[in-house]
Amino acid sequence: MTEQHVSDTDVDAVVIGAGFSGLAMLYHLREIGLDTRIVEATDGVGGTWWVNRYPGVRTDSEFHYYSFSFSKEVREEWTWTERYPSGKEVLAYLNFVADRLDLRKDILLNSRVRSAVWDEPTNRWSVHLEDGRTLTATYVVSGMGVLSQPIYPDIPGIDSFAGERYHTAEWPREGVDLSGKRVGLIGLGASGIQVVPVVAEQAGEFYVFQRTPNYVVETNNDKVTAEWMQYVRDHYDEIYEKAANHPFGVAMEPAEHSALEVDAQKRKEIFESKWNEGGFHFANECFTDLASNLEAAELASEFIRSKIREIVKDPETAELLCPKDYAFNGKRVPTGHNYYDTFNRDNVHLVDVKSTPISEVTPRGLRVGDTDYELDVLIFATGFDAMTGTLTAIDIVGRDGLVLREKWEREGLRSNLGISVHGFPNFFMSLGPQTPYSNLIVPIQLGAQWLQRLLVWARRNGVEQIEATRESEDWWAEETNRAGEATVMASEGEKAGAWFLGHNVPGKARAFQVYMGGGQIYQDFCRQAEQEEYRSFRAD
Ligand code: N01
Repeated sequence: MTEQHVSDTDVDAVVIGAGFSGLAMLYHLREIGLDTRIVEATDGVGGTWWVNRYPGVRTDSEFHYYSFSFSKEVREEWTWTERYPSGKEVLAYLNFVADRLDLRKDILLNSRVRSAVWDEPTNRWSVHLEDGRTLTATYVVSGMGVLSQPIYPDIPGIDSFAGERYHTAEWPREGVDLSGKRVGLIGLGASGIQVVPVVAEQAGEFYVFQRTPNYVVETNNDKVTAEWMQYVRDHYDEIYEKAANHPFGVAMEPAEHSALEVDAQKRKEIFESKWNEGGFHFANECFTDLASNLEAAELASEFIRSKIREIVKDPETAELLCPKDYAFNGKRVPTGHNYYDTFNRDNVHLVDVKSTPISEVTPRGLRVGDTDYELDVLIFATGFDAMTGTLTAIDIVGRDGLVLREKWEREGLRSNLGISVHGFPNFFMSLGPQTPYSNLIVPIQLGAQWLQRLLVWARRNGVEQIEATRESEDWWAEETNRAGEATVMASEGEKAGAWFLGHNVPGKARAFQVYMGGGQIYQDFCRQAEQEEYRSFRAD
């Protein structure tokens, strides 16, 4: 076991969070000689994969592009076993990364940040932990995750439930024995959709309370053979390059045609073949315009509805599962593992809580209209205050006492490329709001490498403060908005309850929380900033 540097509290950089972002940052900052510590709130390495242990948790991305490319040792020595790795496997991967790259000695576990405060006279940040310890650093980097602040719905009586209650993102580490129990599930986003087939096999009776049905693309998961793994090792740079050049960070082929320019027969063939290939292949490879043209998205919607009707035997249940109020790509597309087929089981009961909303949680279960559902266990898969939630939950205090939360409340979301915010010198975000949402490993790694180059440049040129200019924030807000408004989500997001726009959190201002213009375009903007010697990051 490596020794932790617990006593060194004055360092060059503090990185918050030991997930994919934090580990990549630590590796790259250490590489340029910065004395760096990760402070991690929980007692383990792995970030979202340490926390999310709900039944069925696994990646929505395929293994070959869901991993770092920067370490040859890790690439050579790590073996994936499933095309869509389970949460347990990704967690093991991240722990392998931490060990193999000797990162652990600079990770302080059980170190939850309460606040980070900029001190102008010394040009340093003080990072205060909840247990009273303080670290100081020249640079602070948030790697707190984009979906890490769980939310519960505002349902009367929610705290009165006498049975067991769990949020998917707060699942007990030791697991939960659901065998033979009456289980209820609220929430059918990507998390709930993964929960459904696994809990259905364990529960006695399983009640799935559905408000907005989703368009679920089936994955056709598979084992990774030794030959497949070797092929990926041999071609990793190519695969990574392909993912880095794809709008959604996946190693997939660009689609060739608009859904509107081929005839119905051809369209059906393409939809079928990509449906069979599984997962995001359907969303990304069928046609060029499923995310940008409502008419094209409607064609995909109708195809998925036809699949639901084909798979689900009870016509009434099938109709309830068919989204009809918004189009495909109206919100983040989730993947399924026998999701629709699960509704053919006798112990699974789909309850429509759109036409009759849940009226209250009672000590014994849920009341929907006049009907009481008695439950032993109630699962909330009700999502997150995404993108900004972790950053506004703590006090990040910049120049002149400016608090990040208050700045965004007053001015709306503001950042330069989602990396830096005016008024917060030397504070950086990995996957900050207004960065692209994609297979996140790609922007995480490229972001860490970009920051590495920026800090080398800053030190070489004696630049002591890096901070977004106001003009760059205005420009990026406009560009983020322009890119978002050009998507299907702009018109469909509200009906769909999309978290990309903040629609899932009551009172959150409507704004594109993510950059929708494509990961590769975003990287062009980052390269441009670099070529211009970071002009837009030098507010003085
Ligand atoms: O959360 P969500 P999530 N009554 O916000 C429902 C990532 N992720 O945790 O749509 C009834 O998507 C709400 O209903 P509605 C991924 O990016 C990744 O599932 O508002 N229902 C909705 O169905 C994903 O997009 C992976 O009508 C209520 C659900 O709760 C993101 O995390 C795996 C309700 C919330 O869905 C978030 O997904 C899992 C109420 N009062 C997640 N209130 C992988 O890649 C809320 N809901 C592995």
